Amino acid sequence: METMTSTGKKAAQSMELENKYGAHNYHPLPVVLERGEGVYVWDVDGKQYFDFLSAYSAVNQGHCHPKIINALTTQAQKLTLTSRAFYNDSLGEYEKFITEYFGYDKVLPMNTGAEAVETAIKLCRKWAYQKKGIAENMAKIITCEGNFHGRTTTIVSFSSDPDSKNGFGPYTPGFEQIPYNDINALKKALEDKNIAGFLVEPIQGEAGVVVPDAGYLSTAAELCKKANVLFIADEVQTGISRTGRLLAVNHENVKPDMLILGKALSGGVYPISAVLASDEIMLCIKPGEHGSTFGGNPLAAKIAIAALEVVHDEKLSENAAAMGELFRSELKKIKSDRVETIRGKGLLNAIVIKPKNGKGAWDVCLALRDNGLLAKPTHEHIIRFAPPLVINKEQILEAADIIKRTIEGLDK
Ligand code: IF1
Repeated sequence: METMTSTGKKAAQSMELENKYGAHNYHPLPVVLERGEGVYVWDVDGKQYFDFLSAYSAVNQGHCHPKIINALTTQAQKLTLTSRAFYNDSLGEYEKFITEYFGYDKVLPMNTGAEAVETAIKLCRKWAYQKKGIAENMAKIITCEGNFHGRTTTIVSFSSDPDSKNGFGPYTPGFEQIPYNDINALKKALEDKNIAGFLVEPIQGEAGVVVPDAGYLSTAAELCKKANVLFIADEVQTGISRTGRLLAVNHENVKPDMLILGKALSGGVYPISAVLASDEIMLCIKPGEHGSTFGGNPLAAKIAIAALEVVHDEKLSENAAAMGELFRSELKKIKSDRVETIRGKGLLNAIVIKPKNGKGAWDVCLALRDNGLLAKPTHEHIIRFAPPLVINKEQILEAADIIKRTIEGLDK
C-alpha cells in the first residue's frame, strides 16, 4: 500500500468508502481532494497542490472559475432541464454562439465526450448512405492505432489498447485501423470506396501526448477531401486552447468536416459535449433519429457560453502557448537519466520516464504528490503534465522546480 500523503483519518475514511462501495474501475493516486481554485487543489488535510492533470484537460479555465460558477448557479435557480421535447430560451442562444465561435452551420449538443464521438460516427454513416452513396451497412471509418475516443462498446471496438478493449466483445464492425502519423497508410486505406470518414485525435492524448509530424493533419485533410471522406477531429482533449491554439487543428489551418468537443467546453463544471458540422452533414439526421435526455439542456447551454467566453476574454490560447514553451524549456534543465523524452504542444505535455532502481513513473507521481504537485502516469512510463491554462509564469516556474527537484531527488 503506497504511503498516503493525505494521512489523516478523514482521508483514510474517504478511500475506504470508495474501495468498499465503489466499482474498482480506477486506480487513483492516493490523495483525497476537497477543494479547487484556479491552478490549485487542496486535500482533506488542507495541503495545497498544483493540479497538473486538470481532470484530463477538462478544467482548462481553472477550478471553480467564478464566471462559470456564476452561470451555473444563476441558471440552476431558474430552469435546469426541459428535455428536447420542448424548446427552451437558452439552447438556441448557445447554438448560435458556439457555431459562430467555431465557424460551423450547426451543432448537435450531447453530454460526454464518448457520446459526442458516437454521435459523429452515426452522422458519418448517415452522410455516407444519403450523400456519398455507399451501400447500406457498408460504411467504414478509419481510426488510428493508439487512439482514445472514449469507452462505449462501439468505441472500444476500434481501440488498440487491450485494457480498454479486451473482454468487452462482441465488437462493432465498420472500422479500419492504420498507424498514427503515417500518411502512406492513410493514402492506401482511402483507396477503399466504402470509406466514409477518418476519425483522428490531432495529438494522441492517452497514448502519451503523441504529436504527429508537421504537415500530417493538413495532408490527411487534403487526402480525405480528394477521396470524399469526412475528416473528423476529436478535440475533446486537445481542444479549447489546450495546445496553444483554440483547436489543435488550427496549428495546421485544417478545418475538420466534423469537430468533436467535450471536457473544457464546460470548464470542468458540468458534462457538456458537442459535434459541429455543415448543414449537408448535420441534416442527414432527422427528428427522432438521435438524441439524449440531457443533451442541450439550458443549464449546459449557459455554462458552455460562459466557459467559452472565459477562453476568449482571458486569452487562454496565447497563455497556453507561452507557458508551454517556458515549461518545456524548464523541464529540459532536469539533470537525471530517468527523463527519456519531453514532448508536447502548448500546455499538453508529457515526459517519458526510464525506470531506475525499481522506481518508475508511478513512484515519480507519488513523490510529486508529496512535494505538492499532482500528475498521473498514462501507460507504464509516461507522465502527462496538463495544468489549467490560467497558470501564470511564476506558477509555471514553481511547478517546474518541484518536478525538477523531485526527479533529481529520486536519484539521491
Ligand atoms: C477515462 C485521457 C483517457 C478523450 C478523447 C473522447 C474522450 C476522451 C480524445 C471521451 C476522454 C478521458 C476519459 C478518462 C481519462 C481520460 C483519458 F486521454 F484524457 F487521458 F481515458 F484516455 N476523446 N478522456 O481523451 O470523453 O466520455 O470521458 O467525456 O475514461 O479514464 P468522456
